[in-house]
Amino acid sequence: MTRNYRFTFGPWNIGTGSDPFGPPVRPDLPFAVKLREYKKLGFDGVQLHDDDVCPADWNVEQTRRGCAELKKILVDEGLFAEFVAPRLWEHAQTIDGGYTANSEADRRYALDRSKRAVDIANMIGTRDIVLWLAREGTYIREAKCPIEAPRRILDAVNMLLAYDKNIRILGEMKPNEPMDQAYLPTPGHFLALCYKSADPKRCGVLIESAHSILAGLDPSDDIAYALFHEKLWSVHLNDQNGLKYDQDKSFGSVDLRRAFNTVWVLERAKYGGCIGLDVKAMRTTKPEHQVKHLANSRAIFLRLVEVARSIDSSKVERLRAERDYESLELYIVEKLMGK
Ligand code: XUL
Ligand code: MN
Repeated sequence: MTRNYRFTFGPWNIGTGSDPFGPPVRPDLPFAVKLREYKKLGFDGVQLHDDDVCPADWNVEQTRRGCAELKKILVDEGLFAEFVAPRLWEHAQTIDGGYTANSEADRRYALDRSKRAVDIANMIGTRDIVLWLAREGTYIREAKCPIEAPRRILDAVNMLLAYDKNIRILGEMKPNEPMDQAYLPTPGHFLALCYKSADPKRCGVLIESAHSILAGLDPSDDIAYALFHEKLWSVHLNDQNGLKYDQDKSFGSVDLRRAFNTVWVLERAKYGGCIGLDVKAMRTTKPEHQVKHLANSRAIFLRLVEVARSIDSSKVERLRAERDYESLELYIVEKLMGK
């Protein structure tokens, strides 16, 4: 049963516990050490930012060597690279955003850095480029032209599609944080942009549970909508306790019913993409427990797969036909309570 799904996470999911209000509380593990945890935890692949692979200011030759070294470690560990995401939110030239920055020179930096992420993806063996558009938005409405902004994002997507005819672009949308108001705040917004792109077949989405919840949506409905478009190419499963900062809590740890909805939709659709778990350990977690949240999220997911598979679909159909949603609700909740 477990082999139906391939599990992935990124090196940032094993973290030091630092937050805007306090310094690290756990030592920063070297990337090579983190990579040795993947298989032990039951994971199959690695998600990467461009500068997880090698520093962003390395020249072409250094980058080639850095990619070759990582590729070798991945092969030795029996792991695959799921995607590369250009980190367009830390460099001084991305203060005002990447593709939507008001400065032309800064926009150029974002485009060049994104092309370099494509080169890195090719060198480590993946065709998927994830765009989390962290700073493509504003703190005040008048800071940028909100009509021009999506055009600039579309131009960047088209530029990448033309740069490499094999890659796929996956938008990972989030409505806020770090920006007050993000452009293209939900997967639905990005899906509309996909159809306007130069090659809609190579444009899709990665949906993160917490991001949907922050937009006031049930992640399972966002996921189902992307599946309807055949554009759900990855997920970041996690959980979120209400409308506050992006918490990246362990999958299913806040709202088991909501997590079940997601698993039920993925199961029904026979979703074949990776199950990415974009989860963070609590700041209070001791160093010796710092990967538990990953193992736990995977275990909760698989337990919910079992529950989803135990649902009697003819009973569901009958209760639907009878419009007896009260009984249907009790049936599902009792399943979740282990009955
Ligand atoms: C931010 C987020 C990122 C992306 C990768 O909220 O989820 O970790 O998943 O850039
Ligand atoms: Mn994410």
